[in-house]
Amino acid sequence: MGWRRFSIAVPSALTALLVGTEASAQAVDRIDSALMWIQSTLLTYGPSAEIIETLSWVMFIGAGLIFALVLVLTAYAIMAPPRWRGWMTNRTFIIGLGIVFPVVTLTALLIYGLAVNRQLVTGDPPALRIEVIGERWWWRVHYVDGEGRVRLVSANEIRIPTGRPIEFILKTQDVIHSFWVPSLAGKLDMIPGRTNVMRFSAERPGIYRGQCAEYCGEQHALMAFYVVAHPQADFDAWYAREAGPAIEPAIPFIARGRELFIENGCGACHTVRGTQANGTIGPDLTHVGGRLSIAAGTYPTNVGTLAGWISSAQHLKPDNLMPSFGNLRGEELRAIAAYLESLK
Ligand code: HEC
Ligand SMILES: [Cu+2]
Repeated sequence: MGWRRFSIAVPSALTALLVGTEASAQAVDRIDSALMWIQSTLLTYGPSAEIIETLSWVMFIGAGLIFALVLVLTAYAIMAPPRWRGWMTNRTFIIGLGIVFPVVTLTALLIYGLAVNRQLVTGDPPALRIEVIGERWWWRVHYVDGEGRVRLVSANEIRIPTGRPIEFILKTQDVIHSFWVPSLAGKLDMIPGRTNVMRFSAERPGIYRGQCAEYCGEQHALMAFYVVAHPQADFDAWYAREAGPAIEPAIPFIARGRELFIENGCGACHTVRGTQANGTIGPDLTHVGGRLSIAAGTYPTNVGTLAGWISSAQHLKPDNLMPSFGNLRGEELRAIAAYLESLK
């Protein structure tokens, strides 16, 4: 079941009729890849989200039916001739629909809800553990081993292998945030002083958008991220690259960018592994050029947005913890941006 399956089944059947199954499979694949970008609980790409979607439909349809019944009874009570209405003041009717029915329905729903919840938290041991820490206003991402030791640091983007259960260890030090990737799983709060754990998997490769789902300050709306799911082999290749230090500048202009990055004190807040920049206040930038977005899902990563961000961070995301570097000249800004963009 699931709205997504239904919404792609129709075009799939149509194209199969018109142009044969091969083209139809390709068309469906394309539709599916496009749908994935839409942040929706009704377009599910993993078992956790699917379970929740089914629960939503059960509640929605159930509530709709009960609402319709109430409307019909109300209309009847108002419009039916008095001699047809006698049974409505009957004690059994009032106790039956007024007390027994809600108690039975709500109890059934509670039991069903608990069973669904159980399905969400049990399952195979995780293939990978990722610690995600809610910051003001971005996401710190740690890939950790079985003992919880940090193996790899990244930010605002989470890569996972498909088809394997992934454990997310959710934390924060400032205020309450909520970690939510609607197409893959439900939401779970990140609470200061607590660790919450959730598990989910992605059923097919692709890019899924996530969002902070608990108001956490002025720039809460600009606190998004992406989950990128790869087949296992591609994931392993990515991980090996990502764990390495930043690549060396290939041309003098980019080397100049690296110098300016250090000279301007960016390293006080940012780490670029392989250089002397080792700050931890802001996102790790070792491979920032390889990420889809900067400033927590706010802008696509390219030289233009990077330069704009560096010179006007406070204008683009007021009150975030990075100062604007309006003092930099155009040439310097371009060099730093080109350097960061080269860090794939
Ligand atoms: C006082 C600490 C601080 C300094 C100094 C600082 N930054 Fe930042 N930077 C941050 C914080 C915090 C963020 C995250 C902002 C957000 O998204 O809310 C950030 C974000 C970024 C990002 C986006 C990264 C991502 O993955 O979203 C880039 C690129 C960046 N900074 C580059 C620089 C450069 C270049 C300099 C030096 C010219 C610099 N920063 C100096 C704190 C700092
Ligand atoms: Cu938040």
